[in-house]
Amino acid sequence: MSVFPNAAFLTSAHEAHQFVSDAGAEVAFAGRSNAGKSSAINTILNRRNFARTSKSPGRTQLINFFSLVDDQRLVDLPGYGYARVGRSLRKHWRGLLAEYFESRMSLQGLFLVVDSRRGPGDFDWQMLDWSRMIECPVHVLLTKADKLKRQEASRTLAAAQKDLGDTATVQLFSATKNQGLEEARGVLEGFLAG
Ligand SMILES: Nc1nc2c(ncn2[C@@H]2O[C@H](COP(=O)(O)OP(=O)(O)O)[C@@H](O)[C@H]2O)c(=O)[nH]1
Ligand SMILES: [Mg+2]
Repeated sequence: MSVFPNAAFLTSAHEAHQFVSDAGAEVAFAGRSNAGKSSAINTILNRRNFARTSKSPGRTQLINFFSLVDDQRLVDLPGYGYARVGRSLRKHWRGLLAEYFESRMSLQGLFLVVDSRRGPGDFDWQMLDWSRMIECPVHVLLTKADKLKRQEASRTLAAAQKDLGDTATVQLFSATKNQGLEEARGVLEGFLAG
């Protein structure tokens, strides 16, 4: 059973004027491509293929809006990080993301999806920066935790907590093993409740 059985795709935006009406509450998901963002969204919502997963990274170039329930939404932000993406597209994304963060009064929280084996990179620090500027709380999912041995996992979590300080909360997560699922769902519901 899905946590949001009526969740549905609303629209994709390539330009800010295509954003859906800024009412109610929304939670955004961001992450460098291939970090496991689509897998995390699908697992948290318990919906297969809700956000499209891909083995060829860099395809998700738009801001995707989904309705969860009533006027609560999930927003899938584009991620970059692969050389194959051209400079002009990167510049466009940067502008679009900046506009998103500056304009959305309904944004209640950000899930930042980070591959646990890589840790936060430039893209992630940029997201943290923008979130801090608008006082939007951030929760970091350290994904693919199933690929870490138990000791590595706890070291990785401790290192991330130290790096992030009080800029974000952080947890280990695995979409394939459903690890950290209840914690992530609790944070999502907390964000949406305002
Ligand atoms: N082992 C493992 N692989 C994962 C996990 N989450 C995602 N992946 C894999 O990582 C790749 C990228 O995942 P995807 O969700 O499409 O990443 P996105 O580009 O950030 O949306 C895919 O091959 C997934 O199967 C996880 O929790 N564990
Ligand atoms: Mg994806």
